[in-house]
Amino acid sequence: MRAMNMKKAISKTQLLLATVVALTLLLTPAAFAAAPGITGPTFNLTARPAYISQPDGSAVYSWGYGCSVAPSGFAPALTGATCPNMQVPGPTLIVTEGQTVVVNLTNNLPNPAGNTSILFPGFQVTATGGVNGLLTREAGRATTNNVVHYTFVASTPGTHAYYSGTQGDLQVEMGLYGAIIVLPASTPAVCDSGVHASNLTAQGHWGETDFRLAHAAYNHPGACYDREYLFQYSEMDPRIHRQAEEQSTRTCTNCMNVATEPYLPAYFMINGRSMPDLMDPNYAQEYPHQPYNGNPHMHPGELTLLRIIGTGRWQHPFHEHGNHVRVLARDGNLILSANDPSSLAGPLLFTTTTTPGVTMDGIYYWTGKGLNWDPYGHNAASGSTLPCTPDANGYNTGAPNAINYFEWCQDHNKPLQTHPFGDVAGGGPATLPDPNIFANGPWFGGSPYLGPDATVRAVGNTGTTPPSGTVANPPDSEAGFAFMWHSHNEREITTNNIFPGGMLMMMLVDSREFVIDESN
Ligand SMILES: [Cu+2]
Repeated sequence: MRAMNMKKAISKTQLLLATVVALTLLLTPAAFAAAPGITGPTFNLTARPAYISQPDGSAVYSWGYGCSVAPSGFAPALTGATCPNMQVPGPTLIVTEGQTVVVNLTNNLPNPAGNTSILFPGFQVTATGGVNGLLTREAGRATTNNVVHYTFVASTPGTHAYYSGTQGDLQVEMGLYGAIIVLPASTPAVCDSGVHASNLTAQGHWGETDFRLAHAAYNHPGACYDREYLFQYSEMDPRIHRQAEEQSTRTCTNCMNVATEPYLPAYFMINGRSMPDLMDPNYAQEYPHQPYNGNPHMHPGELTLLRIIGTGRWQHPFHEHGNHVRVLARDGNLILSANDPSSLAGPLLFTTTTTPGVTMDGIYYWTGKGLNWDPYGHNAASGSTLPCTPDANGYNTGAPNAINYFEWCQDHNKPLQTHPFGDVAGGGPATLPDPNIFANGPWFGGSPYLGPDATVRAVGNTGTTPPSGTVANPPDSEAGFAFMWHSHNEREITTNNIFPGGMLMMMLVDSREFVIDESN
């Protein structure tokens, strides 16, 4: 009876937060993110088989695009950046609007798989070489026809998808998909002034590097951004992959017969990885064929560009907790008002539900506005109090070098706790509980304050919350606000039916003094 009540009392969400925050604190000593890819404008790709790993320990036979020779470059140039000859998703191709893009594709799939190809939806493609196919020219299996050439002008900026145009139900499922990021040929001057310039000053003050590919997603003043991430959503039915693996050694060409229905996916992936693998760094050696991660970090006030692609066959109702996402564009088409073509008119979305083949660019940010307590609570090193001077929007943006840069000033010094701490007075409504009563003890990431030493400052009536100085919670490492970003289809936050896993990541809001290092 008691046990049952206990179960009811601990909601799934609490469990999620406790478990996942714990994982975050334990596994994420630094922040690894960005939207990494390879630069062209000529890309030499191959399609070939390899095994990708999932957090349940399985190695899933898959097909993917990779580099047949070293690419001309990497952007951003991250530590350990590499382009293996097979990866899922395929290499992110980074080009600039107006460039003529050439993709040479060599077919290195097993003979029974037959032909393969690439579609570049939204672009006017000229295809040569290879053999004729249903949707485009394909790379065959004979040495005389196994290379196909695609040429197109990167006519529209934004995030675009590419994927196999041959037996899509099998080949896209097997992993033959990727992204093209087209950077705008020019960006508005406003993206380098005002609050964007202040954000850059703040980054520089704390020794951070700017890892953006551009300063705006489109040549529009509403498309400026301060940080960016690319997320490709897909799912996998291991039964299909097993059948393809079993037939891959047959001594015949184009003879694979794999049933792609009924479709029963067991893996739900972001950038080819599942939770918690997706929180590991980009190019981590333990995932030689899954180089890209899903590990968003940001500081308060930074406009964060989310580049979103639906791949696979299912829709995924992905929810970015902490704020809504303002959609800028779909499939590289900026959404403008019919009445006023100079104004953006994209929807503000609670869940950015992905649709197979559709891309979205959207802006997300977090500031703490509306919390009704002071989450900054900063104790100035000098011992004097920090000012919060509201700008026209109510934020402390005039002091980019200050620890409380971008604080929502209306809540400045507003007490949360009964007992005082830092600069914030006592007399607030809450008495923080004794950390020892939390089920997971030091694993509960329950500090209501931002900052690496938030755990020291958050003094409850019996100690700190959570206990600082423990192995899980050293006061000088990252202690951001963790927001779960996850699929709202609950089965999709499992890996092979075990929770937690799948399409689940933790977004961390880090106060200014924590340096977000995206270098690997
Ligand atoms: Cu949610």
